[in-house]
Amino acid sequence: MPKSILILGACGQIGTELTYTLRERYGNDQVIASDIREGDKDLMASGPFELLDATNYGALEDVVMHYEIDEVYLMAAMLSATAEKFPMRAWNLNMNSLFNVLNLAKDNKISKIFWPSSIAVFGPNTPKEQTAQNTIMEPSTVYGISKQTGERWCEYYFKKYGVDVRSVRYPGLISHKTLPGGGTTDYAVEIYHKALSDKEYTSFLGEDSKLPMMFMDDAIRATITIMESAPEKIKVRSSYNLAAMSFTPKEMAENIKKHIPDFKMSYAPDSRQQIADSWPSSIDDSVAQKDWGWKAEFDLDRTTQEMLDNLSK
Ligand code: AKB
Repeated sequence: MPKSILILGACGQIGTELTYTLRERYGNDQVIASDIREGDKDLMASGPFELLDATNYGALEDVVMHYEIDEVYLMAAMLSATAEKFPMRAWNLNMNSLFNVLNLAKDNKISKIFWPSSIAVFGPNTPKEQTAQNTIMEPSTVYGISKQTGERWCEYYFKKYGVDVRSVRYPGLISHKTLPGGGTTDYAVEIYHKALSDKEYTSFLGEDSKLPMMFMDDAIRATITIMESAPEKIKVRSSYNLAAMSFTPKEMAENIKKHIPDFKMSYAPDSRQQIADSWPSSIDDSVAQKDWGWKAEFDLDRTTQEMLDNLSK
């Protein structure tokens, strides 16, 4: 029997590309896309789609039983900047959706979970450069606190109940199919749209704000690789550091200027600057490399080329 996969938050930035990639890999009907609201029409038409609130255990269980789901990818979450505006809503969404899938696995209704963590688990007291897998973690944002707590619960459910949950700490993700929403790293996507439409962009982070970033193809490959790895290779059951590149808004603008020489960048840091200042500048992902063979393929040059090519189509 081919396995059935459920994606929660399938219409979001990661969920959209993950749905397309998993459908290519396992067949359209084996991958059930779901979200609390409708999204891209092509995505919804490419296979089964369910309107589903991941915090509603009963509704989630019904979908899991109906489609005989084996694996759940929980991509529904409120990101860092929005979570600062709605702390309790963020906490409820980010934690209750996780407990729902962990409990489904504990009760043997699903067999494997992917749950994304983030570089937001680190905080102002964490060493900034080449941040290690295990280091000081004192997040100062609601989103970061929810991700750090989620990591502890994932590890607990693995150790206590044998739940097969796998996770990576995503850096900022750069993609051209779906816009991100409510994150601190969103500037790194908006900049390409504005460079093409207006030849100028005002960054909401200061020019020297260096953050870890990744092109979406790498993020999707990491996600599927960790899920398809033999269980004994997954030695970290909280979440793995993941890295590809690190750059500042100024370096990004210079990179875009190689393709659009009259592109102009200005800076007007807002409340997101404080969040960015609390996060690492670069990440050491050697543990993921060693355990399950992770290696990023896209640097900033290649990312810029892909983004400008695809957005100009
Ligand atoms: C955000 O900016 O909130 C996210 C993240 C780094 O987890 N992109």
